[in-house]
Amino acid sequence: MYLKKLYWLLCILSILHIFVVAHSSFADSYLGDVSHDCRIDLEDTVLALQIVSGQSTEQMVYTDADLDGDFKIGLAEAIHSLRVIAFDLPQGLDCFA
Ligand SMILES: [Ca+2]
Repeated sequence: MYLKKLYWLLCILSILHIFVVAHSSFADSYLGDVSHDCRIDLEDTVLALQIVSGQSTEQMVYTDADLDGDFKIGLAEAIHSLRVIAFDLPQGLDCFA
């Protein structure tokens, strides 16, 4: 009986761990970093503005950089990168490139 409870407890903890790791690495790591180079800079601004204006981009653009929750890269990400650059704000990225 004790082993059965321990087994289920470990299963639940494993599922919670997977959820927390997946959530943190997907949702929080690259917010605002459209190019996924682990920094928010003018390149991210240009990429976001290219998308807004309907132009194709020469490099890959990552939608997990979405800041406003619309699952798109657009003006919110362009403005954010400009604010980070202009006011020398913390990048707030959690990636290891
Ligand atoms: Ca970037």
